[in-house]
Amino acid sequence: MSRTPRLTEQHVTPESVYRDRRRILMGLGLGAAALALPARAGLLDLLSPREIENPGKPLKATPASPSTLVPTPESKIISYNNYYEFGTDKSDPARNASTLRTEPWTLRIEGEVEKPRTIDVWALIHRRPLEERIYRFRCVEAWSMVIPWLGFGLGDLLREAAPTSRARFVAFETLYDPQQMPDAAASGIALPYVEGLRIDEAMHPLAMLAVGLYGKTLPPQNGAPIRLVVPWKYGFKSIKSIVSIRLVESMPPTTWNRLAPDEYGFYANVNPAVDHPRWSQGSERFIGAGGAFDAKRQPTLPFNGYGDEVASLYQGMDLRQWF
Ligand SMILES: Nc1nc2c(c(=O)[nH]1)N[C@H]1C(S)=C(S)[C@@H](COP(=O)(O)O)O[C@H]1N2
Ligand SMILES: [Mo]
Repeated sequence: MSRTPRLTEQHVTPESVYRDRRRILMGLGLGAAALALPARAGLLDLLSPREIENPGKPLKATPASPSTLVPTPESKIISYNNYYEFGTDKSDPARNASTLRTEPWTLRIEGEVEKPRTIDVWALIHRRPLEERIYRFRCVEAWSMVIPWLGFGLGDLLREAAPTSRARFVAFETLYDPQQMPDAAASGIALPYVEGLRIDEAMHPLAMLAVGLYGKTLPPQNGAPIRLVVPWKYGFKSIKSIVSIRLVESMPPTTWNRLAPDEYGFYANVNPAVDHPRWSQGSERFIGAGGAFDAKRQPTLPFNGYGDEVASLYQGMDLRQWF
C-alpha cells in the first residue's frame, strides 16, 4: 500500500500495526468487539507470534564487552523493519526482501581517495576480523531496539583508501535494482537510497559497517550484506545494502532530507530536545521481549545515550539549527 512519503516516517504508531491487529482478530472471528478493546501487549503477542529465524551463516567475531543493555529478541529485529525498497509496512521487508541477490556483492570506495577500491564484500566478511557491538538503535518514528551487530569500524576501512585533504563528507548509496525490488517504485521515495556523514563522524570509532547480527550474517531485510550503523543518529542514517561509499568535498544529498527538509536534517542526531514538527522525540517505545505491541515507553537520551563519546563532534553548533 502506498502512503504519502511525508506521512510515513512520522507514524509513531504505524498504520501497519493497526492493520495487522485487525487482520489477526478478524481471522480469529473476534470481529468488531475485539477491535474496540485496547491493545494488550501480552494477548496480542500471543495472537501474533513472530518467531521468524535468520537463516544466515554463522560468523566469528570478538564478543562484545559486558553490557547492561538487554538486546531486543532476534525475531523482532528481523521482522519489524524499515526498508522501503521492499515495501513501506514494517512487516513487508521480511516478506519481500528475499528477492535481493546478495552474492556476489561489490562495494566501491571512490571519490576523494588516493586508493580507490572495488571490494568483494564476501571476501571482506570472511577475512576481516569482526567485532560484536551491542548498540541502542532509535528510529525517528520513536521506537527503539537494542541490537547485537557484527562488523567493524567504518573509519578503519576508509583510512585504507587514503582519503585526500579534500574529503570532507562521505556519501553512501544503496543498490537500486527494480528487478530485485519490484515494489520499490511504489514506496514514494527517490531511489537509490542515499545517505551521508561528515568525515569526522564517519571516522568516529562508534560508526560501524555491520555485516551481521546475533552471530550470523545479516538477513536481507536488515540490509545484507553490508550496512551502516551510526548509533547516535536516527535510524534513517543507517543505510542498508551499500554498493558505493564516495568521499566528497561538499555535503551530499540524503534521502529523507531531500523529501522533507523541514522534517529531516542532514545531521539527524538523536535529540529529545528537538521535536519532529509533528511528533515529540522526548520518549520512545522500546521493542524488547515484552511483546510485539509493547507500549512501554522510555525517555530518549541525547545522542541516543552516546553523548560522552560524540557530543564534542558538534561543539559550537546550534543543534536546533543543525537538526
Ligand atoms: N536502503 C535503505 N536503507 C534504510 C532504510 C530504507 O528504507 N532503505 N530505512 C532506514 C530506517 S528509517 C531505519 S529505522 C533503519 C531500519 O533498520 P532495521 O530494519 O535493520 O531495524 O534502516 C534505515 N536504512
Ligand atoms: Mo527510521
